[in-house]
Amino acid sequence: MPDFWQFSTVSMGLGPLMAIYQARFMRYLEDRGLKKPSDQKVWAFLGDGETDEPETLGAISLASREHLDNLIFVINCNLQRLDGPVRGNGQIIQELEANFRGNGWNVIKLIWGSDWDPLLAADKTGILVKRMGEIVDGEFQKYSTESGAYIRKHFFGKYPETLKLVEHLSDDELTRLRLGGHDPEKVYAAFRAAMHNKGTPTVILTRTIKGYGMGEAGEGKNITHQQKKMNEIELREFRKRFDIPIPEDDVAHAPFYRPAKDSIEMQYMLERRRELGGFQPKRDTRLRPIIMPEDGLFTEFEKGTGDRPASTTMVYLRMLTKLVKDPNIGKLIVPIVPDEARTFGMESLFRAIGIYAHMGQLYEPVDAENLLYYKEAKNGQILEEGITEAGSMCSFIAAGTAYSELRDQYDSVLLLLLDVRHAARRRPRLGRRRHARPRLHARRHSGPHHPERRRPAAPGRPQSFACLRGAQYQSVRPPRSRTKWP
Ligand SMILES: Cc1ncc(C[n+]2csc(CCOP(=O)(O)OP(=O)(O)O)c2C)c(N)n1
Ligand SMILES: [Mg+2]
Repeated sequence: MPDFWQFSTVSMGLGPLMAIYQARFMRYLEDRGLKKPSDQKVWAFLGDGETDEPETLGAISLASREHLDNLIFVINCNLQRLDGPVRGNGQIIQELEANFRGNGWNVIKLIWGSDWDPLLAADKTGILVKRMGEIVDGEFQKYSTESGAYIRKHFFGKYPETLKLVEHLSDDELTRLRLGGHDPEKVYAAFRAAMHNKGTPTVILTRTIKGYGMGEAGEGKNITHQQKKMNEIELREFRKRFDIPIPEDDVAHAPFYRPAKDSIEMQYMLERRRELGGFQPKRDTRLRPIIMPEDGLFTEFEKGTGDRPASTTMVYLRMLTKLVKDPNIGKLIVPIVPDEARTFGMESLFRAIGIYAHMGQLYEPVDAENLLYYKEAKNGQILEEGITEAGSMCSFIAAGTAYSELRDQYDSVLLLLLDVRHAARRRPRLGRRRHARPRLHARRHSGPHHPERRRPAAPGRPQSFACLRGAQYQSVRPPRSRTKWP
């Protein structure tokens, strides 16, 4: 679905990591004047089990360090992963709160629904809050599968004061005390608070029930993830519980329910869609082509260096230096370096184009006297990622997909991505070579060698940069979109 996804996320753990770097890259574009500042947000929706992936929490300190208030995590804490509880003997929400707060995030806990507000107001001694804080997740999960009588006995019954707080409620009402994540008003309030927070990223820890409303079919149970269908009795229960206006006779076919076009629900939803600019996320790849560098830019490399061998690193750096100076595409190049620029002689670029730092440079660097000092700047061009290959990869993806965002504001949208370390590890390609490598890929199939196709180059023939001429330059242009705006 190339036209659907605007931002890449993929599997568990990588989405959250990617979201952080995506938000940072948007800031980078703004700070460098390539994108108009806006209140656009990156929302990442995570599972509580997903937070056990090392990548999920691995870069959260970066988000607060960079003051990414354009980033919001919503962690759906249903206390379950696939096989069982995330922290049966502990409390995942408290654990996550400590982790995020310690890392400088704004933490919003969306745990208890409005039904609990009067109980909390009546709890003058704080004993209800104490009770809420002492149950472990395994027990908390069990309440969502049990009867009201069970909840009264085991949750409220622990202390006479808490038992008294709910004496006016029936068992049935006890099972319906909604949790925060299932209360639209609380959800609205939390999301709104997150959107207006300034200076730090926000995480919303929201308590939900897996399979909410499925009742006997699997609500809150360990098998919920495998439960894909509901039988007729369960469907009837579902309809009754949520008061869905579908006629009794139709329930068995599980028809869709669509409110009337002029109902306030429909009008509200349509209005929101209009505000968002459409019904689906959309990757628009219609672009004005960039202005390519002059033909002669790489002539020197085409000639080679004759008998004087040159390292790939040296040549690469020289090409990079030429490219960043190009009046048209120079500023669109994003060198992404996981802390080994100096190893490859790239420090010459530090001063020339600067190292990106949202805060600028708040100190005088030890090598300030040096011509090639460590220059950080708000409009710096180099992304010095520090020692994180995963983070660098995320910046790479964010930069590589940024064209879909920039198209309205910028006519040149090719972002050239250069990971210095990767390129420099390749074998030298210029000058005299002792062992020429095949110019084309060797045979991948096991059949007989075909002389015309996929044959190796004659040994001893030097590789030339001429192979990058003409048409191949242009092949890096993003494909034309097949769809049109409505
Ligand atoms: C990297 C990766 N590991 C494992 C899985 C398999 N998997 C899919 S969903 C899931 C459980 C998710 O639990 P949680 O994050 O709590 O989300 P929930 O379904 O409870 O909302 C697992 C292990 C996956 N899709 N990707
Ligand atoms: Mg879960």
